[in-house]
Amino acid sequence: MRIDIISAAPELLQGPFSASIVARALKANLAEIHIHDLREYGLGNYRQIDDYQFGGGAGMVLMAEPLDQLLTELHKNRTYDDVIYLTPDGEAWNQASANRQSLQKNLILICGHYKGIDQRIRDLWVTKEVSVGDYVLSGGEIAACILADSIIRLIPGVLNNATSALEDSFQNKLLAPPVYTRPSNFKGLEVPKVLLSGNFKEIEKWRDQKSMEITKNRRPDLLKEE
Ligand code: 6GU
Repeated sequence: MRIDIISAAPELLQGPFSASIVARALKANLAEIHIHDLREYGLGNYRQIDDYQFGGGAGMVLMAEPLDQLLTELHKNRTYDDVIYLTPDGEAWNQASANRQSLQKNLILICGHYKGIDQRIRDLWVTKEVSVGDYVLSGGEIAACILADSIIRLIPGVLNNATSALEDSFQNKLLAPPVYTRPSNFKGLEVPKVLLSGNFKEIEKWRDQKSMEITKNRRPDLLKEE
């Protein structure tokens, strides 16, 4: 899996890929992330990448030419399964989207900024438009990190059995049950006895019950889908 990320603020993309599970996956060559600074394709001496919008209105728009040049360059070297534009008006990202995308080979993520990108880039290049939730972020970078992280952890070999993705919240459309570790009594709060019982059938039953209870309380919408 190769992910190319196009950004006008590439500094925002450093942290999330430099530690923990994703960093290990990159180091083990199970995934590649290539970050491209849009500014390098900017126009003129000032490397301009944004401009005022036609028709008026506050906020700058990322210009078509720099994006088009960079996208052309990337497509010269390989074919891409999808070109995804991160935008609050995109389709909602969820676990099913991550599962689907994790089966693909080459992916481009375009981070918008300010008022977004020129519509013609969306018309010409973008194959999917994705939002990570009903709120507005300052740019697409944090959303791109969310996509990359949620995809990369699903690539075979990235997680070991102990951290298996199959038991995550949402993987079975339920929220995850509570977990405990030592000590068994903390400030007078006991770990549920069943978890200490060694009876795996009972433990599984307890976890399923808790999952269902928590999902019903917090996210009843998850139980209604389909
Ligand atoms: Cl993908 N981008 C921005 N800027 N804001 C968002 C978003 C994306 N998803 C939710 N809010």
